[in-house]
Amino acid sequence: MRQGGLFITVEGVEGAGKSTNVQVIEDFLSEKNVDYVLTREPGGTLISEKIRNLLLRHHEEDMEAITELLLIFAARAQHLSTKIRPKLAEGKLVLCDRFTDATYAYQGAGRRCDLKLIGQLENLVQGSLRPDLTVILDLDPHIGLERVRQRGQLDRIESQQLEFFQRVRGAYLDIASRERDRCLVIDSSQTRENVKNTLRNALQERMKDYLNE
Ligand code: Z5A
Repeated sequence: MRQGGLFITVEGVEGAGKSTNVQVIEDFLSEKNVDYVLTREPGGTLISEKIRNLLLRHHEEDMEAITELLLIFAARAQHLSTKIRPKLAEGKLVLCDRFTDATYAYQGAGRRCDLKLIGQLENLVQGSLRPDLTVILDLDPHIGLERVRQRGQLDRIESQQLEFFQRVRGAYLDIASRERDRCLVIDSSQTRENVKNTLRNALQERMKDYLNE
């Protein structure tokens, strides 16, 4: 097994194929004999999964945007200290399905929470920890929401209007254009097979040094 802490996150709008392509990344890492841990946000630990449930469930009372934001960072604080940091310290690769870029995209651009406040919470909860590599699955939300609707009932966040997801997509693309070294944007409107091949080739290129290849 290869060793060395590396933090990879996967992002995208609803229906962009995150679950599908997290599996593609796992297969790639397994083939390369990389020692990795898969986790997700919000969630990843017992307490953080309870917060996730609170966040995604429909309630009889509207949840304030600031409540949502603070719950997400509360879940993240728990996740970081009980799982992400210890696993990175053991030298493992941590593959996380969504992280703080989602907060900038959904709570910042989507819910219009103050970006400066998100930055302050990010520094408070994470210190200097940031992902080493972020895969952004990019898709027109029209197509994404159609894919998700075919899957069944929508949760509280999925039930937002189309413009909300357009702002979310825009925020992800802004982040990617500001942080080209960290972010890898994949066009998810392609067929599953083409997305898979594009992603695998890009990972091979980006992870060359880490894989020692
Ligand atoms: N959230 C937040 O607001 N703030 C934060 O800071 C964080 C999260 C961390 C839960 O996340 C929610 O939390 C999320 C944002 C919010 N919003 N909601 N709801 P999640 O990641 O657990 O939820 P998700 O976005 O619904 O995850 P998902 O199910 O993995 O996403 P997906 O992109 O829809 O993946 P999929 O299941 O692989 O694909 C969807 C469907 O499309 C499925 O039927 C596939 O077979 C199909 N598919 C996939 N690829 C293709 C291609 N290429 N062509 C055609 N069809 C395809």
